[in-house]
Amino acid sequence: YVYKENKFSYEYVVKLVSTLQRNIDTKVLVVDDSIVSRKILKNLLKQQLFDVVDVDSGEKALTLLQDLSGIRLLITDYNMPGMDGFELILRVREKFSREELAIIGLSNEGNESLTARFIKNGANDFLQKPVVHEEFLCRVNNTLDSLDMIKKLWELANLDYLTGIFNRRYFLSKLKELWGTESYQGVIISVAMLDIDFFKRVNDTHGHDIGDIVLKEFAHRLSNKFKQDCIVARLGGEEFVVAMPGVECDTATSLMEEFRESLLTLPFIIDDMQLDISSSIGLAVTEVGKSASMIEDLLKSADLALYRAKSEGRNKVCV
Ligand code: GH3
Ligand code: MG
Ligand code: MG
Ligand code: MG
Repeated sequence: YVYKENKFSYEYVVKLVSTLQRNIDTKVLVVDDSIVSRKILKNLLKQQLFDVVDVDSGEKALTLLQDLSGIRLLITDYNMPGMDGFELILRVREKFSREELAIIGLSNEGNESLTARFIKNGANDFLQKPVVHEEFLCRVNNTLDSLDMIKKLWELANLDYLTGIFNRRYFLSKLKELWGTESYQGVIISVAMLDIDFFKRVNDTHGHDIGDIVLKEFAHRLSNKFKQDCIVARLGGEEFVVAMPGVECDTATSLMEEFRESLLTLPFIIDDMQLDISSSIGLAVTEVGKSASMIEDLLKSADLALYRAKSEGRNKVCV
């Protein structure tokens, strides 16, 4: 409609549609002791298609945030009986970072230092009441745009672009994190490296696009099989890795045997073609310890075991 009326550019309309689409899936919590204020804010947010919940106190907001996950934006008044908006954000920030839950503070006090105090203590933005409607909505959308951008950056840095599972960078940083965690010291950890057999043939015979579909399906199956504490990642090409903290060698071996078998018993069917896909798997086991060089040794051992699985005929698990 706005486009047809020739009031806005095509780009503006595209941006508007994507903002509204984002907003439909965005839960916003409004905290204000004034019923009038709550009503105004709620109506404004609903115009922008947000999914809005409101409460009249900081205490209720905290309970709601604990019970109702998925809230992405908290809009809070400053002056409220009981817990004020300032205390509320301090409490909220103990649990939620600026990147997972945005906060916008509101106050009708003509106190300029309040703005800085709010932002320094975890608010993403701050507005004076009564809010200018247009400005309020711009700031709400801007704040959420930043959150979206941070999420996108995080995904670009940590997820594999083709398969959507974790990438090498994430895998290594997660292992390092584990090595640095007190409660993991001495815990057994198994690491499996998987390499698809004769994958080049898949590309050569069926084309690169079909090869890509195989990689996606393989990644999907692997991350479905190894959930919970396991870290599943694509190291690159047709090479994958699974870290299994708390899993002993015997268990890891049989889990990997199961996975290897399942590739044969549940064949890959793409475009009505059945492709025979198998994988060679190398396993290494150690105990999480103090020295970071152990990570390198662990991965090297898994790689050597994989190499053995290849040279002993492929479609095999070696430890
Ligand atoms: P082996 O059993 O010894 O592992 O043989 P292989 O053919 O699987 O191994 P090789 O290392 O010779 O070939 C791996 C192939 O994977 C070569 C490369 O073109 C292909 N490849 C790497 N990344 C991608 C990708 O993202 N998509 C597709 N379709 N192919 C990829
Ligand atoms: Mg108030
Ligand atoms: Mg390879
Ligand atoms: Mg291969």
